[in-house]
Amino acid sequence: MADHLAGMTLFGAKGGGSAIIEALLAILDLPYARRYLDWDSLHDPSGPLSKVNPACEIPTLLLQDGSVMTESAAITLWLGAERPESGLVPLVGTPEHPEFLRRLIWLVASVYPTFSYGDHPERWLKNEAAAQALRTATDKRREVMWQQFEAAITPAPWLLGDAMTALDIYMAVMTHWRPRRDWFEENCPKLFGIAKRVDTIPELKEVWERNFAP
Ligand SMILES: N[C@@H](CCC(=O)N[C@@H](CS)C(=O)NCC(=O)O)C(=O)O
Repeated sequence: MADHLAGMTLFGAKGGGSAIIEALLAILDLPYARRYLDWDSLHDPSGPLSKVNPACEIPTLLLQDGSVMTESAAITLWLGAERPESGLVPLVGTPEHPEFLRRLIWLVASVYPTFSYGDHPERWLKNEAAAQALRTATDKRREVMWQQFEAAITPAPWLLGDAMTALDIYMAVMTHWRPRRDWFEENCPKLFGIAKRVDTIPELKEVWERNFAP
């Protein structure tokens, strides 16, 4: 293993976006140290996360040379470039590559922010009723986005065809978030099916137990 892939530390929180990176690292069989933080302590100014990522968001990946990677899509693309043979990120020149980029960026730039606004509406709106309305509206808007995605896909059996990619892992994690798995089963059965398929991958068993066991 190349030196720069050794000694990584992943800051995360149970059930959060760090689970996406945990799953990628597990599939790639890369060693790393995990630092799970309580959700309530992510922003602790004297806590470990604020020292490496002032935004106090997870996933945050600290590399051995002290450099820091944030943004799940950046970490995904970096890992995919480090391990092109894994197929987690389709190779440049394949028919899957443009669609992979399109959907990855859509997930992090359009869908993920609906959680940022809905989870912490008070960061944008001080009025309590307005903050609650923002949460409700972003939850609703997200459902529309998922339904549009559902209508656009033909899993075969994975999102991009016969090989699992990081997009399928995103879906396995994000379907645990609002509006959650029961809603997907009823309203987006194709996305639900992908998530359930990812659930059964043996290399990911412990990741899912750590993050989503009741
Ligand atoms: N664009 C970032 C979003 C990361 C993000 O919003 N993570 C959430 C948890 S899933 C978080 O850290 N929330 C805590 C906060 O915003 O205070 C990514 O894709 O990694």
